[in-house]
Amino acid sequence: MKKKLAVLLAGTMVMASLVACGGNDAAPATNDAPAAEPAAEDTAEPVAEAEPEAEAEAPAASGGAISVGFAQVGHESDWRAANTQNYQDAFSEANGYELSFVDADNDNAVQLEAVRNFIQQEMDYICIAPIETAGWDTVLQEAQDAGIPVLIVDRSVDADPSLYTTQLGCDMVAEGETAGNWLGEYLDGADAKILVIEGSVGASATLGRTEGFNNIAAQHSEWEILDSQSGDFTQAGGQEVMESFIKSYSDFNVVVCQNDNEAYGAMDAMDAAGITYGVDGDVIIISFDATHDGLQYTLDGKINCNVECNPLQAQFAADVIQKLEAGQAVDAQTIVKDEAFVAPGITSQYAITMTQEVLDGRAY
Ligand code: GYE
Repeated sequence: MKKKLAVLLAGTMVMASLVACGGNDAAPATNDAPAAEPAAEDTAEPVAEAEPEAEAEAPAASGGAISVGFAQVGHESDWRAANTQNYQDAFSEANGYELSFVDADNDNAVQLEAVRNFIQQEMDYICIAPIETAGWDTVLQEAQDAGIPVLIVDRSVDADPSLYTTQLGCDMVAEGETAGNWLGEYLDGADAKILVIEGSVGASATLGRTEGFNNIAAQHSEWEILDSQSGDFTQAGGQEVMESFIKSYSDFNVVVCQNDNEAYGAMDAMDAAGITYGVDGDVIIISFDATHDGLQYTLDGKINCNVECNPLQAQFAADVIQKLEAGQAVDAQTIVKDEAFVAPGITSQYAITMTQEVLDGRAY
C-alpha cells in the first residue's frame, strides 16, 4: 500500500511539474498574460466599477472590450509577420478589443497550452492559427464545454467541424493547383525534373499545396518529382534543403518552394553553387505567398511564378466576431481569395504579369 501510494504521489508530482513547465514555456511568449481580469477596469462605464464581478463575466455584453485570445503559429516567415501585425491592428483597444497574443514558435505543446490558458481566462473568443492539422479534438471540446467560440484561422484542422465556430483562410489545394497549372502552361509539353521544398510538416498549408501541385503533376507523364523535403517555411530551412538537393541531384530544372522565405534560401544555395534560375536561368522557381520581397524577385525575373496567399485576414475574423456579438449566424468557412503573379515577359491565363505598379500596391 505504502509503496503504491509513493508511486502515485511521484506520478502526481511529475504531472504537476510538467504542467508548470508548459506554463513557464508559454509565459514569456505571451505579451498580455493577465488578460481576463483588467477587462472590468478598462471599461468606461461607471456601473462596471460598482459591479466588477458581473462585468468580468460578460465584458462584451455590458459594453466593455471584447477579449480575444490569439494562438499564433510563430514568426517563421514574412507572411507570418504581416499576419500578426494585421491581427494586432484589427484587434486594437481603439477598435474595442483586448487581444491576448501568444507566439507559439512552431511548438504544438506551447500552442495547446496557450489555448488552455485562454479557456481558463474565460476569453470571449479564441482564434487559433493551427501549427498542424492534427491533435485538436480534446482542447476544442474543452473550449466548447466552456462556451467559448473558436475561430480556426489561416490554416485548417482535421477535427470535427462541430467543435469550432468557423474556419477562415486561403484555399491551399487551389494554390498548389494554380502553381501546377501555370507550370504546365509554361513548359508546354517539355520535360520537368522537379524538386519541392515543402513547408512545415503536418501544416495544412504544406499538405494542401503539395496535394494541389501533385494533382496537376499526375496529369503530366513528362514530369518527374525527384524529391520533396520540408524547409520549415524558413529561409534557413530553404537554403539547407536546397544545398542537400544540389549534392544529390545534378539534373533538375524546376524548384517549387512552398513559401517566399524558402525561395530566398534556395536562391542563396543556387547562387553559391553557380546554378542560374529565373526567366534567364536554367531553373524555374515557383514560390508561394507573394509578399512584397517575393514579388520584387518576381518583378526582377528571379522567381518565375509566385502564387499569392493573402495574410491580411484579421478583418474576416473581426467580421465573424461582430456577427456573433449581434446574435447573427456566421458561415462555417470563409475562403480568402488569391491571385498568382509571373515575371515580366511571361503571360498566363493563371497569373498576372508583374509590374512596378503591382509591387508598389503591395503593403506586406
Ligand atoms: O505560406 C508561410 C507561413 O499558413 C499560409 O505559413 C500560411 C503559411 C505561409 O509560414 O509563409
